[in-house]
Amino acid sequence: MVKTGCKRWIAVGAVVLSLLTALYIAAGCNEETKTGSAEKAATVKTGPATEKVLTEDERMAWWRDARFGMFIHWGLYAVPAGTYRGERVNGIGEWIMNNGKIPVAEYEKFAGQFNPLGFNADEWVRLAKNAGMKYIVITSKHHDGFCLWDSKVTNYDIMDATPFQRDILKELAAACKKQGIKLCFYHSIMDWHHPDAQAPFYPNYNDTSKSNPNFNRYVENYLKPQLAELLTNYGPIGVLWFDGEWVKDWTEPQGKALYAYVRSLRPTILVNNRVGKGRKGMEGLNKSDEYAGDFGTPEQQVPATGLPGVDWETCMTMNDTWGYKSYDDHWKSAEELIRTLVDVASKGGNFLLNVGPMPEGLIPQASLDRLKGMGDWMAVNGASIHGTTASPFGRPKWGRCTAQANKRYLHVFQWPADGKLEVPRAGANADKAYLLADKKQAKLPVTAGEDKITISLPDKAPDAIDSVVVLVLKNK
Ligand code: H79
Repeated sequence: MVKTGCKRWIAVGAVVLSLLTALYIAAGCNEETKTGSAEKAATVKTGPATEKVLTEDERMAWWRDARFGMFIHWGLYAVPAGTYRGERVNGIGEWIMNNGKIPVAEYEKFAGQFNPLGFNADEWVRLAKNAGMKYIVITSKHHDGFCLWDSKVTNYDIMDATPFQRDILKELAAACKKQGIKLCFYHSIMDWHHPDAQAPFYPNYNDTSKSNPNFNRYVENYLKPQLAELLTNYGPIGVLWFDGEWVKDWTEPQGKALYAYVRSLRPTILVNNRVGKGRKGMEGLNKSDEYAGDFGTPEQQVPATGLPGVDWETCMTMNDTWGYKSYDDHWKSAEELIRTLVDVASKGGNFLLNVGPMPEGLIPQASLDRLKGMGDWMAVNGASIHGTTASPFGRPKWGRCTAQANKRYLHVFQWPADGKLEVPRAGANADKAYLLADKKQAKLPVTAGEDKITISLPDKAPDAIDSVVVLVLKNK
């Protein structure tokens, strides 16, 4: 049910914000202008938020440095956890409402069972931080429409519909602020619960041939007011990560307008490419000049050679589901996940790795084990990931390379049997080399040939998964 008083207030707010958006664009402060003027350090007043105007590079800087983040898919789907009326439902866990053909009124009942007393925001944030992650993207609302925060425009939320009655996003925002992690929201444009969106498409909520004549009402009176709540009441949100943009009623002009709206509320926020219609399937290409959005979003895949010319972030699950499924035990190993993180970084991308917490508010042990494995590796080798850029010489046969200033981080997956690591010179002159795991930075012998630099390695690899050799280049 909708609280009409609040709804009216939000509607008035939305009009004011739209006016501010118009002013903002008229003032030439939107991304499309690309003036690149760093000296333009004026502040823009945007309702409660007042932020510096940044250039695109300045706005992207924290995200490009971060390289590694935690995706959290959590909602009512954690309650059935892949099983409905005693039957296992095929597909990803958070799609159970659609794949199990569960009517809205039936699915709503899971809210009464959602009481995650084990939830501890500080612990979740600490887990991400200890794994070497710099940001968290959590599902404020997934396709099922259930809201993890206290929304004023619906009762289908954690506060009004569950026995838990604690604002999960508020608690996470406080924990992230305390621990220095950026909080970001995943927000689905598709909504299987809302009567003006895809709810009437039951039994296939995802029917892309269907249209809802009231869809614009959903966008103006529900989607946008909710985004205003999320962007003004939860501190400086780093990214809005849209999804479900493939519904028939969503258009690229709407995507561009929503992008402008979001940035009018938070000028420095980043928005993924799924705000508009620019992506190609799961590849996540983002032709940023034509389409709205700041970065591409390859899903469950790493582009073979990166995505040249655009910022991008691979999102991936540790098993085969995003939302918790009690019987999915098809886990990737910590080794595979570490090497995937390195592979992504070596191609200039970010890695957003998912956890699907259980209905009690706890993260599955298998996920904790993998986060620990990654954290142990990152504690030693984090400098070879954070703040680095793509390999200057592609993918060597022994592993991967990341770069920062005059350093090249050589990620050795296959320790050479003859003890000689051959590195393409790519126009550089070597100064010295050492193992990143070696606190004393004992020098490894280096010889420079015409095309390659050869580093002599100790017999034993310090890390069976990925040993990092730091090659320091001479200033030219
Ligand atoms: O939130 C997680 C998933 O629930 C959601 N995205 C991640 C981050 C998602 N993954 N897969 N799907 C949703 C299934 C969507 C598949 C398709 Fe399509 C939608 C097939 C056709 C329309 C996406 C858009 C792929 C091609 C076009």
